[in-house]
Amino acid sequence: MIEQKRILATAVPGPASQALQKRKTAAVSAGVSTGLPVYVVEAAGGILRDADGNQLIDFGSGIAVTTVGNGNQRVIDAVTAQITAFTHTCFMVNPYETYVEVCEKLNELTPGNHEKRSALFNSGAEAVENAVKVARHSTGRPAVVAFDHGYHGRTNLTMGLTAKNMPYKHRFGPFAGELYRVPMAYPYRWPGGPEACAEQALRTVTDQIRVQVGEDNCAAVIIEPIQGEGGFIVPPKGFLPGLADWCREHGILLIADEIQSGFCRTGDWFACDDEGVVPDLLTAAKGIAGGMPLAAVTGRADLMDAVHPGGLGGTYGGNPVACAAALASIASMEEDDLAGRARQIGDVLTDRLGRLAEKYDEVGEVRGRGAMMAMELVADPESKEPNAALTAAVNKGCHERGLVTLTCGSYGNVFRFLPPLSISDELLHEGLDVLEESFTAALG
Ligand code: PLZ
Repeated sequence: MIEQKRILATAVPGPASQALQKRKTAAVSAGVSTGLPVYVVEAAGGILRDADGNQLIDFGSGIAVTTVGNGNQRVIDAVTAQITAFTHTCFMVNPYETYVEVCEKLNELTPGNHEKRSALFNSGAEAVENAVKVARHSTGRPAVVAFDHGYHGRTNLTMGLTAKNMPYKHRFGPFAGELYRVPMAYPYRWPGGPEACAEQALRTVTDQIRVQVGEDNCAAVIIEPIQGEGGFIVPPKGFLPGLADWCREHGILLIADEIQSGFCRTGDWFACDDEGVVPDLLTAAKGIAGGMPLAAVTGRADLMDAVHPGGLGGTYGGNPVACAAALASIASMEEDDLAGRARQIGDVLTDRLGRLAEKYDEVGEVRGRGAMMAMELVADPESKEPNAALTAAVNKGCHERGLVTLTCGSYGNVFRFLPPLSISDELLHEGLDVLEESFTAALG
């Protein structure tokens, strides 16, 4: 394992990365951009090593994917053994045990003790597409409702569900039909104030669905229990259980998109667990397989089994190498109590970011859960005007100092923290020191 130490050997990005970025510009579509163009050669624990010998602290986990850490020995061993045995058969042609085992694990670990079934896919967007297919097929209803600030992917259907135009949707339409959007319970910016948010948002959402869609036309409501790309928005207590109850009353399926929030990220197996919410269908991906591409839909057996044989599938879905990585990642989460580790990381982040908020008026709110935390930056606490310029400046400062940070939010003014759960306390604190230094420097 590479030394768990931040090293600045050159400027970031250094000459080798700059040369590679030149080749990238000449070879790769400009539509695929890179947030921090340092070219990685090795990674483990909480460190990424680049082509110039710089070692950066990782606060992003490749967007919440390497939850068990790069260089996780269980994952390395399982993947190596599987590659040696066989790499692909296509589960729809010749099945293998590990696919079934991943589904058994998902059925056991996802919220609720009811009878469940799962199906495996390659990407988060593909899982969302399939959850919608199952919801429409099993209810016989067309409409799907998503939320302001929601993010569900970049395919045609999931672009339609995703809220933000730039960069995800701009000039890529027309989008799929029968998709609707309702306001999100966003306590920090709720017009009636955070205390009234849960009740008022629930009333607004259910009103709009009744008036604009009609409950009987609505197959599903899809929500991220903690929104990811849209700004790490945590709905107020009571909102999700209230929404789940209302959906059940009207035969509308609740789809929890746990692609970013799932698999120990928030300190539970899934973010829904926090309030005991049991969705009808759940999508998972990212943290499930230690960096290998794997995604899943898990749901009520009666819904998942309503689909005719052959109705769900795909060439690579549940690839054996990805399944081996998933079983090893889940074993790590169970045996190393990574949910507990996420809660510890959450305590450190809450404390340190809270102190930053006391010091700087520009930190409007610190929010999140476990190792999925964020701070929203504003011009001042009264206007709450989104401060995207400061967010970009601090982000740049962190990158130059050897800390991989990510931003998000509909207004580009949210700093998010998604460290791998394998990061040491020492690196976590050092990263937060770098953040503070960059913050002070950006405010000049
Ligand atoms: N649902 C909740 O967070 C992926 C997107 C990065 P895919 N989020 C990162 C980018 O800019 O493309 C995501 C998510 C939630 C669905 C998805 C989509 O997952 O694996 O990227 O398709």
